[in-house]
Amino acid sequence: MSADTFRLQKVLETFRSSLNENKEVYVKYYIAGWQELVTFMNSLGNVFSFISKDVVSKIQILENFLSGESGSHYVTIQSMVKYELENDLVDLTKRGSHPESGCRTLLRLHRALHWLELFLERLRTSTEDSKTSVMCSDAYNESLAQHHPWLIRKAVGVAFCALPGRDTFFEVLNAGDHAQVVALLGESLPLIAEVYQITEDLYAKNNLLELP
Ligand code: 1PW
Repeated sequence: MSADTFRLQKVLETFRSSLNENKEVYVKYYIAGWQELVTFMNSLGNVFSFISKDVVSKIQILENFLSGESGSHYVTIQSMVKYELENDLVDLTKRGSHPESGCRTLLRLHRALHWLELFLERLRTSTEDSKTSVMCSDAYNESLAQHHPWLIRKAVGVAFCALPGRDTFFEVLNAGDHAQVVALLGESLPLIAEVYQITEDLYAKNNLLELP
């Protein structure tokens, strides 16, 4: 199996590696998890390419911070928030001199992670006649949609309509038969939820949930 074949197992592993014993989240593994999800989106077909492009550019911004001269401050989400806030590197109310801070960039991925969590939970508990497009858009409307302008919501809606059916989805997740996929989702989701919650609490505590 080639390295760029998507496997749900890899997502589980990267999100597991992203938490240390102090419940800090490693940026490196957080974006590696997203990189896996991009591979997943790409295997769903071209309709998802405008979505994955945005995610790819955000992964790139964070990678540049991580490999840049202040990289040591970007090791965990916690250290990134502290560093950027202490050094006034975040546009807090409107976009200005720091339009692509680590904090605002990660916040976009963070919001999208909530969508993913809600969607995978629906997929996990779905039945044979459940529609992936409906599960996807219900999850979207409950989460990310409120942060997107009308035009993006429309485009995302179109992409959802072109999603493959549930059987193909289970296949693309590449984790065995349906029962095995469901079991692995059951194992992965609490991890994703934990990473999400830790980030959410950190951002809430620092008043960063509405960064422009
Ligand atoms: C099949 C399951 C796939 C789940 C992947 C979830 C990815 C969601 C990304 C949606 C991106 C839509 C197009 C881009 C919109 C950007 O404007 C928006 N980005 C995100 C990630 O929400 C906001 O970023 P911006 O414009 O403030 O830099």
